[in-house]
Amino acid sequence: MQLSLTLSLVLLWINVVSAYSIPRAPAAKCRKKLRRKPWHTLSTKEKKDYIDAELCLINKPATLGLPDATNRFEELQQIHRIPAAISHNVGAFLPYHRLHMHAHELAMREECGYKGAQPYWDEPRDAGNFSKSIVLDPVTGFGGDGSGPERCITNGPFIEYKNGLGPGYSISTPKRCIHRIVNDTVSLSSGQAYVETCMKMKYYIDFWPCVEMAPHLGGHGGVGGKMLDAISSPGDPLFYLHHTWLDKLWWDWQTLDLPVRLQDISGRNVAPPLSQIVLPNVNPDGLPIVFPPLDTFPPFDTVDAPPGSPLPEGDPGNVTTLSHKLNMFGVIPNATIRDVMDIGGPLLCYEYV
Ligand SMILES: *[C@@H]1O[C@H](CO)[C@@H](O)[C@H](O)[C@H]1NC(C)=O
Ligand SMILES: *[C@@H]1O[C@H](CO)[C@@H](O)[C@H](O)[C@H]1NC(C)=O
Ligand SMILES: *[C@@H]1O[C@H](CO)[C@@H](O)[C@H](O)[C@H]1NC(C)=O
Ligand SMILES: *[C@@H]1O[C@H](CO)[C@@H](O)[C@H](O)[C@H]1NC(C)=O
Ligand SMILES: [Cu+2]
Repeated sequence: MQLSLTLSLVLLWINVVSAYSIPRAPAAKCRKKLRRKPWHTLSTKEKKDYIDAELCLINKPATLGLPDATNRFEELQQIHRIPAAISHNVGAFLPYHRLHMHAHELAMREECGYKGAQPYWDEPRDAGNFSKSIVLDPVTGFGGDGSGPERCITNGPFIEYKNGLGPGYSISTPKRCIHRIVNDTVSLSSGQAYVETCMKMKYYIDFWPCVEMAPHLGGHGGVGGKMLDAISSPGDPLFYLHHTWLDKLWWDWQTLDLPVRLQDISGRNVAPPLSQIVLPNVNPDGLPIVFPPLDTFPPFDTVDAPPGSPLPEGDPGNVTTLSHKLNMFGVIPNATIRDVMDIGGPLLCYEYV
């Protein structure tokens, strides 16, 4: 009697504990990693599935009440525009974009039935030759270069789409076509030599600005137009292939020294106004960087953060730390930089293949 009462109390206690502990400690483990692949290795069917999911986001209504975002794709663009001043030219540059790529991948999968992972553009493969890239294919890719005075794209799956967010922080009325000014010379900065320079950096404090310079500029400036808009570039779907490539570069660099580089984060939290930043025209190894013609950048008066823009949160001081908050404005839950340091961690759970 005594024994069976004790036993049933113990069993009851186990039940109570497990009833509480299961939901409170969700299976926070990454079991099956999504496999992110380069665009040029996808089958025609895989490419079509990805592009169809992008069109699905474009055709889905906005739900978050973010200003001027008229569909789901533009909500993802807005969560890049609103905090742009605290996620570029600062230590949070790579972590912020890592989470942003994840938000896009998740929206495609959960809201548009996409079964694949976020692909990336293997840019060194096309450096100096962007205009011939299969990424710009009119049938299987994102359509090609722009033409005419507005530099509108003239083919591909996004030819009908008009976007009102930009240039910079401004709003265009009427909305504009996706515009491109492909420049093969500028795309030379996406080359392997520039990548290797960055890979040699020992600390994040040197690695991040190296990547944000040549490899980052090569993709944005080599495509040009909407893609060259530091604030509003997620209005061209190519943005996600480009920044997933940069994310892979960060992860490749991290994997050169694990687990140390799962902790290495630093950099300033507040950047000078974008219009005042003077970019170096050589990279750290002395390789020259070709900038796009000045008049192809968005007007300077549109790129400085408007009053009331968010300020960095979560760090004790002026330096980016693991506690730095990444605000996703309701598209996905907020996270910290600590949460995104490991792409194979419970939050992200993907790998590059
Ligand atoms: C540019 O790309 C095209 C198409 O892939 C290829 O035929 C050509 O050889 C490339 N040119 C250079 C200079 O790499
Ligand atoms: C490409 O960019 C370079 C460097 O800014 C510029 O000199 C050249 O005119 C551009 N080419 C085209 C076709 O716009
Ligand atoms: C952060 O930087 C600003 C501007 O450079 C400076 O005024 C402030 O004292 C710094 N704060 C800390 C905590 O270092
Ligand atoms: C995300 O962070 C922002 C800024 O700190 C905050 O205002 C917002 O309430 C947070 N959202 C969620 C869902 O926690
Ligand atoms: Cu960005």
